[in-house]
Amino acid sequence: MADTQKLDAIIIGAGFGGLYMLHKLREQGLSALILEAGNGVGGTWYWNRYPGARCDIPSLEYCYSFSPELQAEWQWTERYAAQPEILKYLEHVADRFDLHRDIRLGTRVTSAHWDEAAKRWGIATETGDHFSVPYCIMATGNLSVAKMPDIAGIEDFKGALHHTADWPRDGVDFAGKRVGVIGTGSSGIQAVPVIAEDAAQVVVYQRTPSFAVPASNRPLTEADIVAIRADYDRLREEARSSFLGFFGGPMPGAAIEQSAEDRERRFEEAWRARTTGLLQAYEDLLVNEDSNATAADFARRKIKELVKDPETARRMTPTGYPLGARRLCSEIGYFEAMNRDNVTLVDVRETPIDRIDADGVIVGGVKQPLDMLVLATGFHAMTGALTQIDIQGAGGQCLKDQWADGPRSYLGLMVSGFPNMFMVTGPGSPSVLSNMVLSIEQHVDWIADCIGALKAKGAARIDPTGDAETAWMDHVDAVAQTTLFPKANTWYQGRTRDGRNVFMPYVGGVGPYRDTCNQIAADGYQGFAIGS
Ligand code: NA7
Repeated sequence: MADTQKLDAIIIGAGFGGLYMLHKLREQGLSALILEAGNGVGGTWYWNRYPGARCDIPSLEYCYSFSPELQAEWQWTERYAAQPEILKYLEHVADRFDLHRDIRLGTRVTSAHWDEAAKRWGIATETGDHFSVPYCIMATGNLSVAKMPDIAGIEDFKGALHHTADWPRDGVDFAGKRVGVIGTGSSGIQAVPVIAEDAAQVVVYQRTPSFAVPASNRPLTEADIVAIRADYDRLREEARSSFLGFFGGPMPGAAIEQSAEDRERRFEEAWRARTTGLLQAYEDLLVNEDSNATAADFARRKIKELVKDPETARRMTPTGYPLGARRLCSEIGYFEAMNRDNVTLVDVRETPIDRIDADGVIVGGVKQPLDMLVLATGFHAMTGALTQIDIQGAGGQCLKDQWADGPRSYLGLMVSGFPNMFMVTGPGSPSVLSNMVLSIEQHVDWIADCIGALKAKGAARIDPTGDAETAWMDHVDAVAQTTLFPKANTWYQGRTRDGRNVFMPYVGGVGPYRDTCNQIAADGYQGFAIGS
C-alpha cells in the first residue's frame, strides 16, 4: 500500500469551487491538495464540451469577484460565454494563482472515511493514493455525474454514442451522419441547432418539452465592459444581497394585476432582454400560479410563431407545469432548427421508445436508423457526485444510506455525523437556483473562515447537530412550498424511498441565506457542535 500523505485539507474537484477553495486555504497558510478526476481543471466546463454549450448567466456576472486584479485583466468576448471561453478562464485562474502545483489531475476519489480517534479523514483514490487530513472539502459540483437513460437495448447500439456531459475532447464530426438526440433540457436545446448544421439528419427524442427563451447573446463591446467595470463593486454587492445572485432583480408588480396590453409589452421587452428576463418580468411569477400562467402563455405563443409545422409546435409546447419551475432553457436557433428539412421531433411521451438496437431507435414499432446517439439526458443532480464516493462519517455511517430519503444537510454546507466535511454549494443551499459562481464564493469564504475559527480556538472537530439539520431541512421545504418550484417534476427534487419529493435547493434568496450563514458564524457557529 502506498504511503499516506498528511495535509491540512483535501479538496475534491477542480471547478470554480475547488480552485477558489485551494487559493483561499493557501492564503490562510494551510497545506491543501485538489484531487480531480478529469485530466484538466474546469469541472463542469471541462466535461460539458458538447456543441453549443454556453452559460445562461452573463459572463461579466458568471466569474470570480474575489480578485479585483483578475476581474480587471480578464476580457470576456461574449455576453454569454461559450464553454471554451469559460474553460480558458478557469485555466487562466489556475495559472495566475499558481494552483497547478497543488492539483492532482486524473485522480478519482473512491472513499473518504472519518477516523474519530485521530479526528481526520482518510481519503483513498482509484490511483491508489492515500491521504489523511483534518478537513475534507467536497467541491464536487451539482451537475457532474452524467445520467444514462434507462432505455432497453442501449448497450447494443453499435454507432457512436456520446453523453453531452462527457463529450470527447477532440470533438465529434457530424458530417453526413444520422444523429439521434435524446433529451430536450438545456443541453439538448443548445446542441440540436449546432448539430443540425453539419449532420445529414437529426432526430430529436423529446419526453418533456421545455420552456426556452432566446439567449440574446452578442459580442461584448468595449462600452459594455467599461460600463460594468465602472460600477462593478456596487453591482457585485447588490447581487450578493439579491434573490438569485444576478445583477438587477425582478421588476416590481404582480403580472395578474396588470392589463393584458401592459403585460404583453413587458413580456416582449423581457423576452429580448436576457435569458432570465421573462422570469424577472414581474416579481410574483415564481409564487403566483395565475401570474405565472400569463408568462407561460406568452412563451407558448412564441413557440407557435417560431415553429412552422403546427403539429410539431403543439408537441413542443410545454403544459402541465409552471414556467421556470423546471430550468428555463436558453436557446439560440432551437425552435428555428425544427423548421429544417433534416430535423424531426419525436414525442416519446406520446409514443415511448420501445428499445434501441445495433443501428437505430425503435418507437411505436418503427425503427429509425441512426449512426450516432447524443444523450442529453442530464445528471444525477446535486447528490450524485457525493453518493458515488464511499463516504463514511462518525461511527461508520454511510452518507449514501443517510441520504436514501433525499439529501439532508445544515445550510447545504455540512451534514450531521460527518465532522469536518464541508460541501461547496451542497443540497440545502441556493446552489443551482442562483448564480453558481457567486454562491460558490460565498461558501468558500464561509468554509475558510470556519476552518480559521476552529484553528484559532484549537478545536479539532465541527459537526452540525441533528436538531439544527432537521430544523434547516424543514425550513428549506417550507420555503420551497411557498413557491411554484415543487409543482414540476424536476431534478431539483430528490426522492424518498416511499416516493415523496424532497426539494433540494434553498429558494429563500441568496441575500437572506448569506445573512443567515454569517449570523450563525458570528454567534459562535450556532447549531454546530465544536469539540477538541
Ligand atoms: P436536464 O435538464 O436534466 O435534461 C435532461 C433531458 O433528458 C430531459 O429532457 C429529460 O426528459 C430527458 N431524458 C432523460 N432520460 C430520458 C429517457 N430515458 N428518455 C427520454 N428522455 C429522457 O439536463 P441538461 O443537461 O439538459 O441540463 C442540466 C443543467 O445543466 C441545466 O439546467 C443547466 O443548469 C446546465 P424529462 O424532463 O425527464 O422528461
